[in-house]
Amino acid sequence: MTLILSRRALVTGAGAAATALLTGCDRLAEHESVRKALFTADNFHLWMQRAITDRNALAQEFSPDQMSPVFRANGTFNPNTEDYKALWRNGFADWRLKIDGLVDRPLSLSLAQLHAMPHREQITRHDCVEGWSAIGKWRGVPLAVLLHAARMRTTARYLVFHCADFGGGTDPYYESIDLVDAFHPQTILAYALNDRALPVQNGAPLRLRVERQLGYKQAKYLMRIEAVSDLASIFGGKGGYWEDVAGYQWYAGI
Ligand SMILES: Nc1nc2c(c(=O)[nH]1)N[C@H]1C(S)=C(S)[C@@H](COP(=O)(O)O)O[C@H]1N2
Ligand SMILES: [Mo]
Repeated sequence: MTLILSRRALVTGAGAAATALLTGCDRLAEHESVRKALFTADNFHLWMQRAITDRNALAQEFSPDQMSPVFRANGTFNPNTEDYKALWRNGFADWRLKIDGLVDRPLSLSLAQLHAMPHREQITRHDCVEGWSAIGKWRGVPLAVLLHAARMRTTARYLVFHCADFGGGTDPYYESIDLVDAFHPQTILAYALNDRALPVQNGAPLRLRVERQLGYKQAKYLMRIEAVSDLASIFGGKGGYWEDVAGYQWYAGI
């Protein structure tokens, strides 16, 4: 959630969060240099925004006893295309994750190669806009590891996730995130759910977990990650399947 406070709201003390933060930095602000740095009109807004909406903060993680007995599925339960069925039939041995676009070293990675890379495990809550949540345990490769391996260029600003399915209509499912989310420590490409290989209904063989975002950003059935400088030329131009077809917000931060 993005919270934008007007200068007036701050001065009149509206917003408990703002008040708490201001109290916390009273002592710091006694130093003339700190006050100058923080409280010039422009910097103050920047600082306030950072303080309230720290996008690098971690999403809550849960303990094993808090896990949902079943992690339900939503959207596509099986891409059901000839290409996907062929990949599924031999246990995804021929599946490859492509990483290309604005990178100096394009990659094509097998599931075995991904399994051999450093991984992270996290028990998090998935929140769908349709009104349900589930807590599940994910294991996968931090996206940051792959972006370094692919030597992403400095001109890249977004990562586009291309999926194997058509989200109900004729358009392929896709999603995108910016670099803050791409390098967030809990952003992983998950190949396991609840200690088992990722089931087909939850996105086999690989899906994105971007834990500070809502359910529709968690792209399943990953085929390709494309680094781009802007999103306007990708499909409908709004950065994601649901953004294009139903006007969902591109930034779905929670
Ligand atoms: N490729 C693809 N990814 C997708 C979807 C989809 O239909 N296709 N649905 C999205 C939505 S709306 C949600 S809530 C989650 C559901 O993930 P789950 O099936 O593992 O519960 O996946 C998201 N990612
Ligand atoms: Mo969703």
